Amino acid sequence: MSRLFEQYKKRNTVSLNGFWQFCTDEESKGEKEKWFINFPEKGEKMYVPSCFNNSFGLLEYKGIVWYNREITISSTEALIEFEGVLGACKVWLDGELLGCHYGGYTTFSFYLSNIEKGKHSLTVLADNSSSSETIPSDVADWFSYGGISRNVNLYELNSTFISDLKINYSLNDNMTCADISVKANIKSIKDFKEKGEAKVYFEDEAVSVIPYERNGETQEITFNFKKDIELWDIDNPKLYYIRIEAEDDDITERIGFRKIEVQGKKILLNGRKIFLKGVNRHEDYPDFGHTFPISLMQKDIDIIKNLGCNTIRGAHYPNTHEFLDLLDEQGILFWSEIPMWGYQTEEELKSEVLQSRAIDMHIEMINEYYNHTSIVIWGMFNEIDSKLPIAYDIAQRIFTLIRSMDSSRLITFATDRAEFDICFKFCDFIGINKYFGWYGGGTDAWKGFFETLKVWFKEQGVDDKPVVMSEFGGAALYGNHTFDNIKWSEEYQAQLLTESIEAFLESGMVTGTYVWHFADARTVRPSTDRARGFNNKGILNEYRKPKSAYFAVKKMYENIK
Ligand code: ADA
Repeated sequence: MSRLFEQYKKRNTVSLNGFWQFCTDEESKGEKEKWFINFPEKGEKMYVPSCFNNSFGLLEYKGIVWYNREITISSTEALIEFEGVLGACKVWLDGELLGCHYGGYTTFSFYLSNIEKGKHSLTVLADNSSSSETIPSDVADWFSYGGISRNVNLYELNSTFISDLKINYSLNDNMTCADISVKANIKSIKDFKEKGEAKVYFEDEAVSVIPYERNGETQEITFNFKKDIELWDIDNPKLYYIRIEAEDDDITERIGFRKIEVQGKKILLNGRKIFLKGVNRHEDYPDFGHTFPISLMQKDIDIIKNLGCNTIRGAHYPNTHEFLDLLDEQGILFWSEIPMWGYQTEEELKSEVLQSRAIDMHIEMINEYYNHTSIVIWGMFNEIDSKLPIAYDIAQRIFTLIRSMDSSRLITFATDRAEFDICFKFCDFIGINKYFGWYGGGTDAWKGFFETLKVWFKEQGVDDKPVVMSEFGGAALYGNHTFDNIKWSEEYQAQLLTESIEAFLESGMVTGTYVWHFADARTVRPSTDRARGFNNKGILNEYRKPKSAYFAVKKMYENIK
């Protein structure tokens, strides 16, 4: 994994980023013609990682593309890791299928055993086409980028392979001491017939030596220890390094100690009530699509901090590890969700293909991102028809799954039908998307809306849960100033957001707000409401130039304690 700290001190890691051979497959004939054996000699190259859409002529290409490159492996055991290939993908090594993966925003890998040292041919098919059964679907309101959009890594292994390092902890009452549990899988590659020893380090101090069998199998090792700690918090994001080393392999992870919980209608961080001041952010920039440089990620964070935010909702998919590393380091809370967006009919929702894809994505997201301290919220889905019984079943299924995998974070979903929603039993706080001032009424409608909600929440037996406005806002075209307060002007957007946040504070019900959204983002939605092919509800434009609304929200956020 590409991280902002040294994750491996011993393991030999090779980046497979760079130029790969590339070709589109408009007629989907590549598999039949065995392009994984004979890659078409078209001479086209594509940089990995990138979204291919940013290359000339490919902006709106949807469908299958192929990548191929020669790699050199200098060990007999190895792991090839893809941090993100958009859509569905298949991977071949020397013409042999290694496997398939579904879902563009999570990491997957292939373990190679007894491989010949030397040169090999690696081929990838990536398919960004969409339908009502894909996640995201064909109606999602962000651009359907494609390609190998995140890093590709090769790990050369020798006698041992350590994986799945997971850190859990509980804190004592005054949160000064942590009971830490470290879990990992260790596979001994060569059978040495003797026991091996794994060492666990906390910072630089060796805290334990754990024996494991060198029998060629994968074994789980666990180790518990206590440490006096400094808490990770917004103003003091203290992080600690935990490392496991066994023979010639090792992994380092980073962890901060914090407690996020719900108490009645309050959300507490480290025992203190917190108001979530946030923005929704697409990982999107016109020149790079989803794949943008770390310096730009940091620029976004600086802008968001300057706005007075303490949280970001990663709408609508898991973000890159580099971005989360920056948030871990800078004390910003993150809401991470899968791209399950807007499935509106019973027919769509009852699809077992869709449901099992959603389940798999959650499992992958939680396992992969588990050690990121900044993630405090898992989002189950966004704006599915949560007044349908089938949605209730799905919410129950996903909620139960997440809770069984992680009891240390809050779980929620974002609903655009809070007045009718029947799924609130399956969340720690209620997340509401509503757009008064833009869709369905003016900002004067907020008051009545909250009154209606009070009655409905009571009826549903959820009137004791915190409420967060997970989306609200309206569009403005950057630079469009008017004397009249009309839609699409910067003035109108600024006023809409100010009046909305005022109404949330007045309601006495709301304990967090995520503006929709941080910056204008490219979209594919065929709608007159998406001028320029962008969702223009950003409080900055797509090049991060502030609109008036940025300063209006800043003013409001500065006054919320
Ligand atoms: C929804 C959705 C967002 C965006 C927004 C809008 O709430 O969750 O992704 O599409 O509407 O701009 O209309």
